[in-house]
Amino acid sequence: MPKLTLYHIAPSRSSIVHWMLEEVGQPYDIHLLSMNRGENRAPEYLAVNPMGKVPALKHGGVVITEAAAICAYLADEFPQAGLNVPIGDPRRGVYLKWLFFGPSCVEPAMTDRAFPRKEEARRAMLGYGDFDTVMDVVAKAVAPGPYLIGERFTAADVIVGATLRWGMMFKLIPERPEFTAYTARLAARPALQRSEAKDKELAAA
Ligand SMILES: N[C@@H](CCC(=O)N[C@@H](CS)C(=O)NCC(=O)O)C(=O)O
Repeated sequence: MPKLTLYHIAPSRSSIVHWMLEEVGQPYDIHLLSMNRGENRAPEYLAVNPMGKVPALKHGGVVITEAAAICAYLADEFPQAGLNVPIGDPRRGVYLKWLFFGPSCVEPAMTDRAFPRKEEARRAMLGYGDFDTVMDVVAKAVAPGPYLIGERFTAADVIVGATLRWGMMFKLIPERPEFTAYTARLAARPALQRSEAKDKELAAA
């Protein structure tokens, strides 16, 4: 099988893919980078991801960047892990919507709130509309549980769940009961626990 290598800074957005890799259950290597030493901006890494950002995943000769794209890729590449929703399944549309909603709506809504613009943007111009609507929509989606598409955990939960966990940790989003109940269910997953424990070791090394 082609080798899987995660380019990782522990902890960071590449921790999302670290969690996903633990869910997938295939062997992988970690290529650890240090942001403090500027290794993500060094020519060797810019040859992997010209954005100078983690995560990046190498799978054999293929390089994939962007956390949500990597999670979607892994879910499709290793369907035996049961983390994707295949073409033809009526739940696939909703699955894809949440995979994209994480990085295109939840994350920018959070970061724009943390770093407000000098001049307020028009709601219609912002892809996510406004912060409160994004939060209401996500809260309504995770409330019934246990997961975004119902009983089955998917790559979309890794993306949306990791973003909510990160947002609450940094106090960028309110600790709504729907969010805390959903992220508590995610925190009970052994794969997330393993990736977090490994990240702590890597950060301390
Ligand atoms: N859109 C990217 C964002 C990746 C990103 O911003 N990663 C941060 C770590 S949390 C990074 O590499 N920052 C280093 C830098 O920009 O110099 C994704 O979703 O994968």
